[in-house]
Amino acid sequence: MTVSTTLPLVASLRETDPDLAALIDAEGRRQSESIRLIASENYVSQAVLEATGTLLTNKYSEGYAGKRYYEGQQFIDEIETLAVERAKALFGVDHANVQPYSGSPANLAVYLAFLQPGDKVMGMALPMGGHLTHGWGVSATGKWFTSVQYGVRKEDGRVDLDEVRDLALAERPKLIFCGGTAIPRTIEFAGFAEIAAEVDAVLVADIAHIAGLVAGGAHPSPVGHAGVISTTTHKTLRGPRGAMLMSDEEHAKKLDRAVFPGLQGGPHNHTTAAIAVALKEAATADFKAYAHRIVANAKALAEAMADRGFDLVSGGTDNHLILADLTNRAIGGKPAAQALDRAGIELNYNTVPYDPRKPFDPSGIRLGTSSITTRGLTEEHMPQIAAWMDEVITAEGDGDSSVASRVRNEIREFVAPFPIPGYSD
Ligand code: DSN
Repeated sequence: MTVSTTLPLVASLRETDPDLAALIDAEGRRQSESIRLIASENYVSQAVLEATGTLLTNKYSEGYAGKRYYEGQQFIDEIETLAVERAKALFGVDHANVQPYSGSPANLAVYLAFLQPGDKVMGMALPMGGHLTHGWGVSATGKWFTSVQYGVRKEDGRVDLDEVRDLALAERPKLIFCGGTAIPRTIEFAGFAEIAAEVDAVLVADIAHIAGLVAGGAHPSPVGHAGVISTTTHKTLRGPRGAMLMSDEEHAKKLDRAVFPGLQGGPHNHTTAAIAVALKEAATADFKAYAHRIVANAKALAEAMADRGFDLVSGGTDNHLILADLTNRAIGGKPAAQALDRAGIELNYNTVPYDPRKPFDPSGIRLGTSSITTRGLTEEHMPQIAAWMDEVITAEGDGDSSVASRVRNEIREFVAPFPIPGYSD
C-alpha cells in the first residue's frame, strides 16, 4: 500500500491509531483526487494546518485576554490578542471576537446580545439563500424568536430591497440579517443599512461565505454599514473551522458578554492560533490576487455552464458561488450531485428559490470556486469542468452510470499537477 503523508504529526498517529490514520489518509486522497466545488469549503495552508495541530489544544482559557478564570495564560493571551488585532486590521473594524466555535454559535451569540426570547428578527429565508440561524423555523432562532423572512424576486433571483423595506416597516424587527449561504450576487450592505436605520434595528452582515472576498477587495465591505459582522473563518477566508464576530464600539461589549459567559466556555486556543495565521495570510497581496481569481473562476465557470444549457439562478454570479436549477435537465439536484460525486466532482444539492421540491430532494446544485482556485486552477480550466458536469448529468438523466467512472479517471489525472496542502502521495 502506498503510504501517504496527511498530517505533520502523522508518524505518531500512524503508530498509536493506524485505523484512524488510514481513514485520514483516505480522506486526504479523496480531497486530493477530486474537483471540490462545495461553496463553503476550501483547502487551508500547511501553516494553518500546523497551528491547528499544536499543543494549544491542552489549555483552558475562559474569559478574555487580561481577564481569565484560569492561570497560565501568558502566551494564550498574546495569541488571542494577535488574532484579534489582525482581524481588526484586515477588516478595518473597531472590535473583533475570535472565540465563537463556529458560524451558528456566533449567530446565536448575536441573538443573545440584542434580543429577548420572542423578539422579532428578520432574515433571508433558507430556501431563498439564507441560513438556518437567520430565523428559519426548524432552528432555535426560528423557534425561540419571532421570525419574518424575505426572499428574492421570482423573475431574476435577486433581493428586492423595496420588498425588504416594506416588510421591515410592517414588522419592525429588532435585528436584521443580510447575507446567507446560497447568494450568487453582491450583497447590498448600504441598502440594508438604510432599512435597518429606518426601523431602528441592529443590522448583522453574515459574511461567512464571502469573508475572503471582502478581505481581498473582491466584494464590497459591510464595515460602516452593519453594526455587527458575523463570519466563519473556513470558507473563502481559508482559515480553520471557526468563527468571528466583528463590530463597531457601540455593539462590542454586548457581543463579548454574549459569547462568554453567555453562550460558551473556554475558547479553542489551537483554532484561535490557526485563525491568527489565516488572517496574516489574508493580509498579503497574494491573497488579494487570490480573492479576485476566485471570482474570475466563478464567472468563467458560470459562463461555461450557461453555454451548456444550465439554468443559473440570477443568470450568473458576482462572487464565488453558483446556484443551478436542474429542472430543465430532467434530473433532481440530489441524484445529480450523487452522480457527480461518483465522477470526482464534489458539490451539494440545494434548494433554489421557489423550489417546488423538498429540501432533501431539491431542484438545484450549489457550486463554488474557492477550493479549485486555491489549487491553482484558472479560468482556462473552467470549460472542461462544465463539460464534465454536463456529460455526467446528461448520462445520469439517461440512466447511464458508466460515464461517471470514466470521468473520474480523467479528473484524477487532471488535478494531479495541482497538489493540496497537507497531503502528498
Ligand atoms: N453549511 C454552510 C454552508 O455550506 O454554506 C453554512 O452553514
